[in-house]
Amino acid sequence: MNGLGFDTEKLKKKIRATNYLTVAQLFLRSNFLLEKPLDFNDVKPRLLGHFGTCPGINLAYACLKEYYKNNENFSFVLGPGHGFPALQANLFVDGDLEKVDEKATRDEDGIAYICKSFSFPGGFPSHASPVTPGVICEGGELGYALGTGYGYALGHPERTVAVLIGDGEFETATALSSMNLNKIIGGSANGNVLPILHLNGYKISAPTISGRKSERELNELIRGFGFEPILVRGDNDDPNLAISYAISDFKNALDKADEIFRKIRRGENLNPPFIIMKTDKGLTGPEELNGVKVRGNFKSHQIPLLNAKTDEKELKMLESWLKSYRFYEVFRKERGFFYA
Ligand SMILES: Cc1ncc(C[n+]2csc(CCOP(=O)(O)OP(=O)(O)O)c2C)c(N)n1
Ligand SMILES: [Mg+2]
Repeated sequence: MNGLGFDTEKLKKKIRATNYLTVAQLFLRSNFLLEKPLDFNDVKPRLLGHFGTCPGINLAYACLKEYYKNNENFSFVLGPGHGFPALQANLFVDGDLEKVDEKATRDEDGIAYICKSFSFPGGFPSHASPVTPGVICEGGELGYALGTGYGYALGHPERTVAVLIGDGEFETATALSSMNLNKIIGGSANGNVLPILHLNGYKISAPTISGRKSERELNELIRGFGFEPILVRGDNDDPNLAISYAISDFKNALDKADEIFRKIRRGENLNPPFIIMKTDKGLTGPEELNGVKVRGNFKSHQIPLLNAKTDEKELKMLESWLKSYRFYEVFRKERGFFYA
């Protein structure tokens, strides 16, 4: 049984925590709790990773984890493995990382450990990889997530799997051809596959095709593959409102998906659900840099403030960006995490 009520305030705090830890992993090598003003020395010498996809992953992960918390047969497949800092942040705050890595304690030392080790020789890779709990594939190659989800559901009617697919990933032959799998692996002998398209409008350095389609065109494409599209709107100009609205939409979308899956299981002839999660790329990140739009643009794909180690203005922007997550409201040295 799924579908318990959502505590929106709790989820928003968790998302703030994972967004903060995402940015901290990307940028910081010290002063992880911002106990003193941020200094050039606190910034890593080589900034290597991807931010833009991460806030959407943190949003989806938090909502899915909450919705399916009592379902031990639920799994999550992450398409954009380049958003590893987000996956790692969630595994860390949920205590899943600590179960397999004794250094990843949910305290100040653990925070320092995941941040220092991210994208560092001998530490964690910049992309999801087999050292990540629950990850069996080397991340980085886009396209296989949906096929993997269907493979996981094959012959296991008790399983439900949600698959997050990037809108750039959705342009790969692999992802697009996997859209046909619902015609082969539907029915009561197999589990439920819930695709979630992360419509953030951009891939590396260009807009995505899905992002340039009208809502109607995209819905018709999804319907043409035999799915029922359900929209989750997280694209408000105010990032806080965007997250609030998206959480509420997510709850409704998951309820609707659950209902459709139940009806299909009872033999009704319905199309399976397909969630379209619309967010700005780089949601909650810097709005612009030197007059160039960053949030809601491809400029947020990798490191939005590439000169934070040497440029006073970018350092200050990084500091206020980190502070915007009010991490002290969700974590204290002496108390640990307390959003839950
Ligand atoms: C098969 C494949 N082709 C190209 C790439 C290079 N690549 C890395 S990230 C990226 C863009 C991904 O865009 P999207 O799926 O929209 O993810 P987002 O970061 O926007 O969430 C690409 C093309 C790749 N990783 N795999
Ligand atoms: Mg994208």
